[in-house]
Amino acid sequence: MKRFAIGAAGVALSLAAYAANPVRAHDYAVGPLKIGHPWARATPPSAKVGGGYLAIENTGPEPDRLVGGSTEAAARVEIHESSLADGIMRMREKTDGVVVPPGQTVEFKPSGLHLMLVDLKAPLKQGDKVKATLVFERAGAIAVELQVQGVGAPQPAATGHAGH
Ligand SMILES: [Cu+2]
Repeated sequence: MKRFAIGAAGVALSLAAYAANPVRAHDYAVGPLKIGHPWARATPPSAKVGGGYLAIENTGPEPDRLVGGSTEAAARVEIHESSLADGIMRMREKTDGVVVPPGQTVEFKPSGLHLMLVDLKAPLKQGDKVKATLVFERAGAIAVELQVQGVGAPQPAATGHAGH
């Protein structure tokens, strides 16, 4: 009984810490896939595109593949990868999607893989929650919310998306 009481106190403490964090981590799962903290970067008023980021962990024995997605906030969602070559940040569309191997986590993050929200209906504002759907080859579709974080969230805004 005593051990239980201590455990409950620990849970209460960590919940308090969780609630106090202004940008709360949030997670989703579909089949063996875990989607960690989907977020998007706030965009300047004239922006036509925005970047979306998340982590995808595959806890299953088979590879899966992110093949696409959609969002209420933009006309379409593309899967892009930015890479630095000869000092120039380039971005290309991953038309075959992105494989998530079994037992591994693939991170979509600034200056790397990202969801490209193309033809934004309105600027993404910090604090907004944007509904989106991700589609996987095996696990199927999953609804997530992208938390919109400040323009200053890690990655210079000029990097990666200036070429659009
Ligand atoms: Cu892009």
